[in-house]
Amino acid sequence: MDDLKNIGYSNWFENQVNAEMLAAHDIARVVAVHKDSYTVTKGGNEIFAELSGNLLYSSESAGDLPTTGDWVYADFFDDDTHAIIYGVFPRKTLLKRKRAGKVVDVQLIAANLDVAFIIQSLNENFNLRRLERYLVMVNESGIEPIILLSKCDLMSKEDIEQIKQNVLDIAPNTQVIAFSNLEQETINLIKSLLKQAMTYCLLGSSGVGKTTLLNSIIGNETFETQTVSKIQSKGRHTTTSRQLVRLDNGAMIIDTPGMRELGSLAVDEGLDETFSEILALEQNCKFSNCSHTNEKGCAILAAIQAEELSEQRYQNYLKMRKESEFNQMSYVEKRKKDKDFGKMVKTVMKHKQR
Ligand SMILES: Nc1nc2c(ncn2[C@@H]2O[C@H](COP(=O)(O)OP(=O)(O)OP(=O)(O)O)[C@@H](O)[C@H]2O)c(=O)[nH]1
Ligand SMILES: [Mg+2]
Ligand SMILES: [Zn+2]
Repeated sequence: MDDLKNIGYSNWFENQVNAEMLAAHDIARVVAVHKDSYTVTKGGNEIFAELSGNLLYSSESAGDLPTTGDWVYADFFDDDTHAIIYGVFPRKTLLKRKRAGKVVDVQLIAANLDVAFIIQSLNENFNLRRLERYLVMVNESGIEPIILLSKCDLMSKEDIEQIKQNVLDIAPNTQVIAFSNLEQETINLIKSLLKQAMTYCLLGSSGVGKTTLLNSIIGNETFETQTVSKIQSKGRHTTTSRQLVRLDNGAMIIDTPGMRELGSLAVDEGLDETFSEILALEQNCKFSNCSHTNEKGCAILAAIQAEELSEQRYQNYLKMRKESEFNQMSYVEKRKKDKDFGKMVKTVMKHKQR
């Protein structure tokens, strides 16, 4: 049990135990997901694992299958060199994104994370609106966000301070750290945040330096990073799988492949938390059904006018809210919407042809 505690098995999970499952199986944590298999650990070795037929066939969607960071019930064979997974524990937190497409489908990124490092590089990659999207996703999942601004060696101290301030304006209660893989003191600062038995993940676009940071933290070049030739052959992510790495101090960290886009959102709490000041403003509008477009006594319009709320931030909020509402509609509702839209297009085309 101590071995499990060391890799994050806390009271929260202990309270979720299914006694029947526990009587029949061991408990393990998923370290990596492969095409048709998994790697799991009970705190010692990493062990090859497969799903039991029953778990595979009773799963209704990708969300029911294990992902990196999950706690599972498993049986071990042949001196703990091979395992079969029978069930997945309830998740304390889950990072996922929706796959675009007709049928609503989710892709799991990682489970049971305590902290997500959202990384943006200070040079070409920096974008407050994208940062807001990541914050919504992380807040929605109930994970603590920490914002890391990478490649600070490429920028002047003054410019970094300015950007940091801009970030703090949109995420006032979040820790924001600028770092460079070339500056050891900044790496040490990040290392000091990593606590034993806690699980962290690295999130951010391809090329911001996630894997390089992981290597810096480990102190060697274990994991492959982007080389110049790779940067030129655009569109390829260097990191392709998600793997739970155990650090010497007992913390665990999951590197993720850069996300081209975040997929579509279906969120509520994440939006509310990330844009809390907009929600507070809405309370002050004169009319309770204010559309914030032209009403007198609109607190949002007044805040934008007074430059207390940035227009772009408000627009980004509206965009994400709309997207989320659309994604939360049922499949049938969406089909209907698509059909109505299709009809409208047809009618317009007919008129045109006349
Ligand atoms: N100037 C500078 N370059 C860096 C720094 N950290 C990483 N790089 C470079 O940025 C490029 C991308 O680094 P990676 O660590 O592979 O990026 P990644 O975020 O893991 O990318 P994906 O795995 O594709 O998602 C590499 O060429 C690194 O050498 C840094 O602190 N400063
Ligand atoms: Mg990488
Ligand atoms: Zn209003």
